[in-house]
Amino acid sequence: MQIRVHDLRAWTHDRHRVVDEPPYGGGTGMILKPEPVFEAVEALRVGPESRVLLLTPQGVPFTHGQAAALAAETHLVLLCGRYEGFDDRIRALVDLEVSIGDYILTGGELPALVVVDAVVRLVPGVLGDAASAAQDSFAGGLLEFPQFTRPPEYRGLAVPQILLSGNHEAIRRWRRKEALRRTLSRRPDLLTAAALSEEDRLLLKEVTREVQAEAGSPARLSIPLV
Ligand code: JD8
Repeated sequence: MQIRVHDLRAWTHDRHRVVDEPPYGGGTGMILKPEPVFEAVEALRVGPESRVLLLTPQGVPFTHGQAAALAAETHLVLLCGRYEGFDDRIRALVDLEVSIGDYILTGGELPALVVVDAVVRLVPGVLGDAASAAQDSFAGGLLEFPQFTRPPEYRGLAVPQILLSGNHEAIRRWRRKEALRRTLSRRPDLLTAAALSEEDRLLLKEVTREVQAEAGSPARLSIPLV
């Protein structure tokens, strides 16, 4: 696998290597002019197998599923805007528009790095252990279970006894239950979409009962962030 970075100014033809112009119709700031973008993408395409991605706040939300689909491609071109954006005609070059989230950044470079990071770890041979990509949370549709390492007690905080028991079946079941508990409490939207087994439904029922039991005991201090 190879990753290369290109400077749009390499596809300008003027002394000052200008890539931006003020927008027609007026407005603040500058936008990327179409010619360097068209020439860059035409130069970088290797054939019909190349997929051109545009990182923009107007794109479809980037997901693990998309990362997996992109990892199966042979050649990707990630197009990053700057300034106030780009001349809209460059969308003619683009196969897929993605956004990494609902917050405003100054350009598409960090979103491109986020996409690269999510995709490369799904390319065979990039992760040390290929199994870990299939194991991780969004692949399974749930949040991850809590993990611990030595020591068994630190500053009065104990590792759950079951993890020290050596009972692999009990540990597997505990982990699945804790993954379900976290997903239910933090990301219930993921549970709706997850493929749940009969065992999962049973574990969720146990979790729900425990949560109801906790409702009767004193709450911990919580400070809302929003
Ligand atoms: C590309 C310029 C700057 C600032 C107009 C578009 C993605 N999730 C995301 N947040 N922000 C971006 C992103 C922002 C960009 C560009 C991506 C090119 N900007 C803004 C003011 C308003 N532009 C992004 N993917």
